[in-house]
Amino acid sequence: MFLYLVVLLSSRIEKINLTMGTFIAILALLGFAGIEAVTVNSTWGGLYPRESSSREVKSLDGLWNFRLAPLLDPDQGFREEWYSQPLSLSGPVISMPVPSSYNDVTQDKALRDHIGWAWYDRTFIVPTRWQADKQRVVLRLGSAHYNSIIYLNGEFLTAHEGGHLPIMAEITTGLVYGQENLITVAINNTLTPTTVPQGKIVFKTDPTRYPAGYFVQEYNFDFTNYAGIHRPVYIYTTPRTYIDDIVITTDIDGTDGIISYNITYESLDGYSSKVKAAGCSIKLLDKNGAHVKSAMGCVGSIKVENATLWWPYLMDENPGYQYTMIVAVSDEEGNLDLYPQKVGIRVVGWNSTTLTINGVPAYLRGCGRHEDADIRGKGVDYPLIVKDFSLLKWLGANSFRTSHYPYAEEIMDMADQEGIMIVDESPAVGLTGFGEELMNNHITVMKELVRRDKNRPSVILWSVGNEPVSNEPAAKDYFSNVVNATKSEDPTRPVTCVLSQPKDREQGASSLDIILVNRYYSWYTDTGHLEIIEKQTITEFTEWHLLHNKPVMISEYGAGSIAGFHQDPSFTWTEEYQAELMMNNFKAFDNLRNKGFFIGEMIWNFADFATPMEYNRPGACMKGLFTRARQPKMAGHLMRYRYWSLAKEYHNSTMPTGADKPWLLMNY
Ligand code: BDP
Repeated sequence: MFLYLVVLLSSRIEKINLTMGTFIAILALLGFAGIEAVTVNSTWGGLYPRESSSREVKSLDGLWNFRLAPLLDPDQGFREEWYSQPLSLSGPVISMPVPSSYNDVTQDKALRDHIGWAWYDRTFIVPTRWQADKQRVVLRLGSAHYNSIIYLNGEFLTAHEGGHLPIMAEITTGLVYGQENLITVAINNTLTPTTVPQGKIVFKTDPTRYPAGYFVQEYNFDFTNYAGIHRPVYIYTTPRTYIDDIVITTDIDGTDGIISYNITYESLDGYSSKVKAAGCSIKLLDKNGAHVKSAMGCVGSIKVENATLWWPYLMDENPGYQYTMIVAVSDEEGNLDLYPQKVGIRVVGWNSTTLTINGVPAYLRGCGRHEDADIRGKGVDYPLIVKDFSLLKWLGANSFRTSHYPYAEEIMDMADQEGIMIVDESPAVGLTGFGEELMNNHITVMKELVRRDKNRPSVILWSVGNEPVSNEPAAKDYFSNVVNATKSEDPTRPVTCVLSQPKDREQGASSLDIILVNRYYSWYTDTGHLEIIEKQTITEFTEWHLLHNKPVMISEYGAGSIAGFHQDPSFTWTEEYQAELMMNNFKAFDNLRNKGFFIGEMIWNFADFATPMEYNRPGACMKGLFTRARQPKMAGHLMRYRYWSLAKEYHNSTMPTGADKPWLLMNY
């Protein structure tokens, strides 16, 4: 956090020729603002706020007050201590929905294109009975992009670096019970060479071409760097002695399932005798709430006879099956904390050619995606979540990659429940440089991601990043360290990184369990020459396997198409070209599938998504099977036929009416 400010300031120093004295004065000012005290907070357990008979959850979602810090005076809010009183007293505010990106909700271009700090606040009341009952109270934001500093009642509470992952702080003593409390959140979307993902602020210094102080944000990815409080904000209670974390792993023994668990608890009263004497118990319920088994102890395992396993969609008639484990911790004084933890019993296996789920080889049929929609940007939106899963199932897809950052827990819950397999990706997109500071930040992000998603049956593969510029020699040790750190957090799942460098120059691949590669034959290379796809794809993916002796998958391929653009013979940007490019890829994939090491195909992209203003894209990446409004293009119908045909071939699934009519393919 502090470093970010120094980076931004030091660039400005150079460019606008501040004296060193002024620089020191600014740093002193930041120190005065308490910013040097900010550290990354990553020590919380990974439990989502859920109600139980010992826990209450209160939502702080809704309309918050909002104002931007001026572009050329980004620290004004800290200098003037906007957090010390309601934001509306510091200047004009507007209403801002939470959760949502702030960029697209108004007509204001300055808001859409803002770089720097944005300020949110709201008030809330907590009941006095929480205090009378000696409850512990926690604040949790699902995510805010990118850097956040949070104040409660005018006091610094916590800070977090990185969007896409939760921010938590215990607020028991900072609250005023029964009266209004003020929460203020300052967020900054600036990306630097050591943030994950990276970016840089470029100052345009030619006074004949740019006004004084002019700067732009550059980054190495094509999606809009939406900012805001993107996910739900909750406060919740626990007893003073509380369940901090639950780690579940599962195994299969014949027809039985084995659930191993490790429950950790903490207490507001520290490590007192009362805590020492605390004990854990668990009760396992089936999907209908019927009791299956009980056990005592904080660490242990239970055997579930004739278990119903968690299976991916279309791999079984009953996909996404989850038990509920009611975890209980009670201390000597009888304070009882209960947490309902979902458990899917399944085992992920892998070797040099195959990925298995419950011992059965899995072929991934999926998409790369984005959290992206009009108006709300990357804000969690329940109608959109339901629509997207409905479309995935309509396609007959069984998986997606959370390209290019961890997705909302509300989305991940649906994946667990619907049996959609997830390649769970970190926000490390397009990395370059590979220095130690970047690596440490990257490892912190991987640890937070694993801590958040470790118990999810849908997560079958961790991806440490997308398309790093990993032909640099430093990438070898860098990726070995990041992958090893991820494996030491979770040895039960394979680890990958989505690659794009030429295979003979790629440095990161040797550390990975599974090789995922993005290739855009006949789009970014040999544009227009659809006939080369089959040969080039077969050759390259076979060579990746021969080089590394690992399973291989194509994680992106595709072409842009503007819905409603048609031409025959096909031409770039038409729906026909996109469909024909897919058909040629399918021929290659079918060949590769027969070779025994090719474990899946994911098209880029599920839906069109917003990009920054560019001359080569009309405001969006148009490679979607669906438009941004989630209506199918020709490619969507074609993919439906492909994925249902594969499901029929692998799992004897019955094709739904409509999916079985390949009328689109008549010309091919
Ligand atoms: C790939 C990136 C993806 C882009 C895609 C594209 O992984 O994020 O959207 O290219 O250019 O290289 O469409």
